[in-house]
Amino acid sequence: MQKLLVILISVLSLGAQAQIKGEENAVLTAPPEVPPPITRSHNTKVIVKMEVVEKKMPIADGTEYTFWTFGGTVPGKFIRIKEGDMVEFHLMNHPSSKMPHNIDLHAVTGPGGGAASSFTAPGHSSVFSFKALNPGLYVYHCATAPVGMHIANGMYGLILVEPKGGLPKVDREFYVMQGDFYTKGKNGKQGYQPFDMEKAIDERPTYVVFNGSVNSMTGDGALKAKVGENIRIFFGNGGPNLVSSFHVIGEIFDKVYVEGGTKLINENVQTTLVPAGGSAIVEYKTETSGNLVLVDHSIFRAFNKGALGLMKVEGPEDKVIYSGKQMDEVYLPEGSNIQSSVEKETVTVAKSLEERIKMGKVTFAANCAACHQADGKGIPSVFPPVAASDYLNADKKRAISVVKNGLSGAITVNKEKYNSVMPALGLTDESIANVLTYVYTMAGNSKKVVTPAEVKALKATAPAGGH
Ligand code: HEC
Ligand SMILES: [Cu+2]
Repeated sequence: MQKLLVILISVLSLGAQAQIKGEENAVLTAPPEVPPPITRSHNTKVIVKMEVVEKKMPIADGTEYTFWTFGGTVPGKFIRIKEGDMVEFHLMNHPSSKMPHNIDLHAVTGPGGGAASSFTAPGHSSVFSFKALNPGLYVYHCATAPVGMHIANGMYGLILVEPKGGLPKVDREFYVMQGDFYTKGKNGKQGYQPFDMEKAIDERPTYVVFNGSVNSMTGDGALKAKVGENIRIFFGNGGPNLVSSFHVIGEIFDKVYVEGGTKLINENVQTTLVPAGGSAIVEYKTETSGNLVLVDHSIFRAFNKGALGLMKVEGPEDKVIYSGKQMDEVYLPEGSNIQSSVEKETVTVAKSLEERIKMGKVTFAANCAACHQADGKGIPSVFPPVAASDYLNADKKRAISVVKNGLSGAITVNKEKYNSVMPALGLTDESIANVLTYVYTMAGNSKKVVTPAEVKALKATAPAGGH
């Protein structure tokens, strides 16, 4: 009986060995690109060559950081293999590195996920092999002490082990990974910023970003898609500390492969939780055109620390699925106190410049001070100053447009960069004239006068973009 079992096992394992046919070099891609789907039906030996490079790169506009990378980017190169493949992994550590590094792939079954066998000094390389037993989307990361620091410096990426039958075909695939960063200087502080261990231990990130930097996926970096396409995002979270509430503003995930596994596919999901050192695969169909906004819905991280990216969907709008704004009327609830104040707001016309400034001051306190502060000096790197603002003083028409239509994208005010969103506030032309005339009287401003006729003459548009 026992003998039979031994024979049976050796036949089975021989069978498994026999399935590996030939060998190939892995196609590795930098984010947001994903290697092409695997079309072969057999298993093979896949050779992965990953080079560790320590290098300075921008983490935000005007701010540099020394990243430690798998393949020169954060996150590291995307690896795509198939369930049952043998992987021969080569880890090379560039001679210019200051640190030894290794790699722990969550797709590996074995001690340390490969870490123990891949410890590599600068100017050396290591080789180890593993068999991809379980399909799914896995995080890999460096696990050299101090582990937290290696991960905090950007040493993570994703490896996809496609299930035997492959994944369903889609039109476009993207690679996006979140990470939290800890710099000595505050968010937005210019110049070179070193790593801050204390902030990292306290879990107080300075930046939370997608694909290694603020603005990695805005402007020219925005992901591109067309209306009617099926989109798949391989989303990972490198951490080292934060858990991500991954959400796409303007979409609903038709499918989520929960936690990057292959068995549990949830449908019709708004926000999916992605643990540090974990992943999710999300899919949705683009039904209409416009910008979709990828965020961590722990929302200060998105608007104040960088966890925000854009997907530009091009093609015809579908007014049935999304109409756009159809109407904007004054809303006057009957018998409420609001009624009288709104009426006053809409009908009162300033009779003199003095009155215009006085009324503008009231409007400013109610509508602007929360962000720009009562004295108009703003909050460094978050809300620009409107007092003594060169941006304001340089162009009156532009200032009117900002208040009438809102503003988003990168702007420079008094040599400081801002890249945020000011919403359109829905004020009347009269109120906009008042508030801007008041703002122009603030210390350091040019005392320009803005009339309701000038506000009216400026057409309402989509929010002015800073780009
Ligand atoms: C919710 C916060 C918020 C409110 C409320 C707000 N703003 Fe802004 N404002 C901003 C942000 C953020 C920017 C920078 C936008 C960017 O980076 O593109 C900005 C930019 C500006 C600018 C151009 C830059 C500069 O500093 O000169 C002006 C002018 C301005 N706001 C005026 C106003 C006025 C007047 C009001 C009230 C009627 C107002 N804002 C209300 C957030 C706000
Ligand atoms: Cu490392």
